Amino acid sequence: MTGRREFIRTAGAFALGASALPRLNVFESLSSGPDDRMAWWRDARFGMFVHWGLYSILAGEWNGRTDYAEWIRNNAKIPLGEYDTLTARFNPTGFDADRLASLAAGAGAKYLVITTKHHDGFCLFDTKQTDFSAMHTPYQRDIMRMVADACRRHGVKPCWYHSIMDWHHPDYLPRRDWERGIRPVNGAEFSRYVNYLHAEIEELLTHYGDVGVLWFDGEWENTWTRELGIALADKCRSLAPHLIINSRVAPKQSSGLNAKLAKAEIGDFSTPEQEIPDRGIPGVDWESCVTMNGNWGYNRVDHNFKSVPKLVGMLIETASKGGNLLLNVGPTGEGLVPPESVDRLEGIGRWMAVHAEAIRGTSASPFANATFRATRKGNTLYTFVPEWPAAREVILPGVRSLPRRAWMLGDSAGHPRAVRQSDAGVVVSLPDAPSDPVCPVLACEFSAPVRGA
Ligand code: JFZ
Repeated sequence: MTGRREFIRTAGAFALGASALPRLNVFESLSSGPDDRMAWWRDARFGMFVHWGLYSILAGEWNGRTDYAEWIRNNAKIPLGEYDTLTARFNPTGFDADRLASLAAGAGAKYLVITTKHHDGFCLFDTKQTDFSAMHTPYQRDIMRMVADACRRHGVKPCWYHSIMDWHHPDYLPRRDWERGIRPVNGAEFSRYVNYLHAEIEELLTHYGDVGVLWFDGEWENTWTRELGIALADKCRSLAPHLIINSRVAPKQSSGLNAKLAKAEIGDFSTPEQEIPDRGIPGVDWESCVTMNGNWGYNRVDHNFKSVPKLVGMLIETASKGGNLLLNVGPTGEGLVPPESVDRLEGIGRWMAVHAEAIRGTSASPFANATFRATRKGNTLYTFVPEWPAAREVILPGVRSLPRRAWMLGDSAGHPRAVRQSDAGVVVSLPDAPSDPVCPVLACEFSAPVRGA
């Protein structure tokens, strides 16, 4: 008897249609309503992160040590005045915003989050709030203007990273432990810094057209309270009602990726760093940000780049768990994207050119314990097969109804794959050779929407 009851009994199976079924899906990812301002972001699943600033000139090196990056001012204990002299060397004539935006678009990223100001306080945009900006360097250009316009030319949503922590502004407190002696706090007023921060955010949200995401960071110091985070988020939402704000606008409610607490966060999505949560974060929007090598900012000697299959695997893993991936590049002091990063973006782009439908607009895998990663969209289930099975078949565990059609993405002839029912589930035969050198994808179209069971 292959009736529904039979079907329900087979724990872990995924269901077709009928809303009566309880939604037990472990990887539950949120679906978007039409006017849902999160819709484009959820649909995108993949963005590019860009860490670029004065620190890129130093390329990770100071006093013979070469393992620094965007934290070099603090970690190398560079006095403020000495670090500020870097402004005279900031002239990235090699910077090509269209190149950056086209690399993102070519890789299949639909949004780009770039540092408008990192912890060192240097602003890459034309701000009236300080002279510590790109406008007061030999470069004298508004990088946010260039990036915003280029992104739009390439169908990529421009988004701003902005650090709450600021090692340059005289009113930002606390001082770095090591600089207390040399940089007194006398007269510093944190509330004045908060006004400065709000003024810059107003510039960033009103001078560059529609901005997709405000990606805050540096929210963990004791001067930045939940109340200040709420006020900043309210300011942003009043200026840009459709804006998406990350959870780092306010101090974390707790450590660890606990969904319940994640729901209590002020922002719209959680931001696991350099990790992909084991079971995603059910019921919460989340985005894992990862480096391509070992650093966010440019480091001349760090060639420890992840491979294209590894990076494609991370994109598949985040999507199959119902989250987004934000993949970083760290341009050089001249504004060039390192060749290793270009190679990997182009490699990911070659895979996405064939397989993007299995990532964009998808929801999390309906399988609790499958040996493979999967995503679903409407009536279609996408199964990722990075290791080509000797048996030349995939078993969809616990599935009790045969797909109407099964094929390998990219198989232009669209040869239908043979399917049959077994006790273990639906068995789909695979071609002798993998359909893709990085990760073949099997698509199975059923007669009704694929939902978690
Ligand atoms: C922060 C920054 O300090 C770093 O420079 C980079 O911009 C990164 C994307 O974000 O680094 C963090 C922030 C939070 C955690 C770890 C590193 N955290 O919560 O574990």
